Amino acid sequence: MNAPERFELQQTRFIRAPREKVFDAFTNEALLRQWHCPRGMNVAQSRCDARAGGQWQLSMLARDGTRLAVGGAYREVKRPERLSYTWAWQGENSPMAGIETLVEVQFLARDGGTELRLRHSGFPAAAASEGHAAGWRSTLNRLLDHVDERGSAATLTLLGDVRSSYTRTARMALAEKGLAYTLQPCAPHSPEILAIHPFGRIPALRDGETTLFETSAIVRYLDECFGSSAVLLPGSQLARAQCEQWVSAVNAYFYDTMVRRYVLQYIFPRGADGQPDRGVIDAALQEMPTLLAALDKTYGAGEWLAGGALSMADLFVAPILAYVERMPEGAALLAAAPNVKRAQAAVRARASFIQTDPTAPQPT
Ligand SMILES: N[C@@H](CCC(=O)N[C@@H](CS)C(=O)NCC(=O)O)C(=O)O
Repeated sequence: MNAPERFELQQTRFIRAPREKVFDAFTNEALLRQWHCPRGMNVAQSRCDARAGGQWQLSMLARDGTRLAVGGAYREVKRPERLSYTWAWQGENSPMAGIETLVEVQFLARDGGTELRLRHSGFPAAAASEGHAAGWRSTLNRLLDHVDERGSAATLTLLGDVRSSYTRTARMALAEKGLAYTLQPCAPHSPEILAIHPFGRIPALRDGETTLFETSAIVRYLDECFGSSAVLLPGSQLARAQCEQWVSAVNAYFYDTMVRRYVLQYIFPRGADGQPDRGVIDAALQEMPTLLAALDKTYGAGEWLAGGALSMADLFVAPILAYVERMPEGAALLAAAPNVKRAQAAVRARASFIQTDPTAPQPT
């Protein structure tokens, strides 16, 4: 009789940190608690006795309160070169309960850091190994956040152009969350963008091997997967829906009228003799008061669009209005919407807005 087929996954990461530091992150209880779960979860408990035959155990806590427990025994502990340990999910509700798999990690000294090679084998089905591969991709991103000298900038890269309003929205979200990241200057439709974004728009996000396009998806990911005191999606269901409503309105109405058919007409004139196309601008200007009136009504006496605090919705609106106000008719348009003007003053006072000013010197 043939032995049942087994599946495995392999992942390799370069980490700017010495081997000892990376190795210890796998075998020290307190360090394990900082990173050993996918983004968006927390390690609630960790226990490890890192010597051959010693036991280890982790309990991971998801945002919805679900707890996942996993553990096993060390087979080989050779600091700082090699580590292997068995891995089994616990709890009868786990589809992998009772199935023992094997994790083998090699820590190779490389110029400027460590090459980590991870092999996780013994899965009974391809779907199980694919699911664990996704989990490891995210978990290893967290490892890098903690041990790589670049912090989260080792995995998080925002691709875009600082002059783009959507890129600024994503950068403001990163700043609000206090996340270190790498900014990769990219034009729309460049090969780097098209490798992530099927329609070539900016920005796009890379988190290790994970990629995302569409600004609202990027901001949601940053908000939900990275703990921080800043929260960009409101807590109540209604406020979250209202936040979504404004993000959707920006994508469907505001960007087209205010940026594409107004601001960009001035910045990149395409009319006769290289002048701005007056017809396009005037048509956009006619639509602007309706858009601003809708915002003005929602702000009322407050400063934020949803949930009584800064949210993703404000991050979508602010970069666009900042451009509008700098155009010839902009100041008058904003003056006619006093609640919008007051609310914009509040968002413009924030460090996330100031640091992402496209005319300010940019990080290299
Ligand atoms: N819905 C997209 C829109 C992104 C977008 O339109 N970005 C502009 C720059 S601000 C762009 O890439 N324009 C190039 C084009 O339209 O081809 C998002 O939310 O990310």
